[in-house]
Amino acid sequence: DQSGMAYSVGTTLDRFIKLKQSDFPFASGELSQLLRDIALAAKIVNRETNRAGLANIGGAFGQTNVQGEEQQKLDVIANIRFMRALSKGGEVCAIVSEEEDAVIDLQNNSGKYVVAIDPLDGSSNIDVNISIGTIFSIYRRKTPIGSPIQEEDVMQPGTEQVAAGYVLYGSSTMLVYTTGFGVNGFTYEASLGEFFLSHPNIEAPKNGKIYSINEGLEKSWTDGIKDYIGFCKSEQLSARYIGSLVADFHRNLLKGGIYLYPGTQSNPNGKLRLLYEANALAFIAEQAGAKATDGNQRILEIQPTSLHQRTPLYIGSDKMVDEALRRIARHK
Ligand code: AHM
Ligand code: MG
Repeated sequence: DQSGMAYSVGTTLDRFIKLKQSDFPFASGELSQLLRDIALAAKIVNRETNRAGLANIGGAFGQTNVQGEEQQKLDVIANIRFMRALSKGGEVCAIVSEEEDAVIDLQNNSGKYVVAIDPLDGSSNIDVNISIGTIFSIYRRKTPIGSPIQEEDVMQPGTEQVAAGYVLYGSSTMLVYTTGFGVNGFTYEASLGEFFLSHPNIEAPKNGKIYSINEGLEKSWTDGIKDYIGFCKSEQLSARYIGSLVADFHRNLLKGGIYLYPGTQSNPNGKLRLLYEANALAFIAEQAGAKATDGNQRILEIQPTSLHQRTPLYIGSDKMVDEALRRIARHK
């Protein structure tokens, strides 16, 4: 990495993206622009998130809009903000969003990129002032630029991602992303309106002491999952579960840990979505030296067959995911 000397902790995201453009010798700068567009939308959503507690008392401080309309839900607002940023920028031809049933064809045939996004994940935590997140994956379209988008542009396996990231709206707001050359994390300084490089070249611990799973669903686990979680308990690991995927993943990425969302009786593929939840985090995990699997194969190698398909997800520290896989295989 020739740009290695040119940035350090404290470098702004904009400058970092510019410096990193040299990672793509043939790129025209559109991916960089797209990342900046996403960062801008994240700042807006961050602002809305911080105000969320005031939304319902809007009238009390003069924020009710002139039409007297009811405040929109934060996840709807986030979807609108990201859709706007992605469609105005000109780099994107199609969007898959958790909030939209169908693919959004932007009718921008000169756009090179397809984005899959969960604009605001952790819906059960939005109203209770707990960390929530945005998750995004970026793909290069498969069909020639200038032609209408096709299914193959959208249904790409995670291995084809050119960039992926998440925004964590937590005690600090952070943006963490990869373009396939390691993982870098940026912390938002609201008073300056900038993301600053705070976590350069994140490397996940190979092992950890945290396991994260919704234990209320134990009854529906397979014997393999019961075996592995029993093992975690026998090792006296710490149980940590926020219920916001980005927050649980981020903590485990930095501290070492495993997150599991297995299939359940009613949902054999679990709850999480392949295209805009699992793939992005799997790409980041692998880039940070961690692992992501559905119990049978790498998440990134799953060939998607539908937009909103679910997948079991076991993601985190290398050795922990290996141990989980060993115990899952033992009971197959
Ligand atoms: P959502 O897209 O409706 O917000 O659901 C996704 C969330 C994840 O952030 C989280 O990891 C998971 O659902 C928690 O599910 P559960 O409440 O079943 O444990
Ligand atoms: Mg979600």
